[in-house]
Amino acid sequence: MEKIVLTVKGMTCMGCVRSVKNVLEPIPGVAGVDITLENGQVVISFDAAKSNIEQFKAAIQDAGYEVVGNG
Ligand SMILES: [Cu+2]
Repeated sequence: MEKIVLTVKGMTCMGCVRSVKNVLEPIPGVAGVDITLENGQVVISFDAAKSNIEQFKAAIQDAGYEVVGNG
């Protein structure tokens, strides 16, 4: 299991947190999504054989938020 941290801009409330969670959780291989609203940190636990960071970024951007960093 891998873990990555993305910094996401544009989340302003728990509804946004839920939206981001909802687009990430169905991606194959994603085992857990942990989001901190205050600093925009999105921690994703996933199986690197099934999904990758590009998919996560695309899903977040499609949902209307901006990925400003990772690491
Ligand atoms: Cu919101």
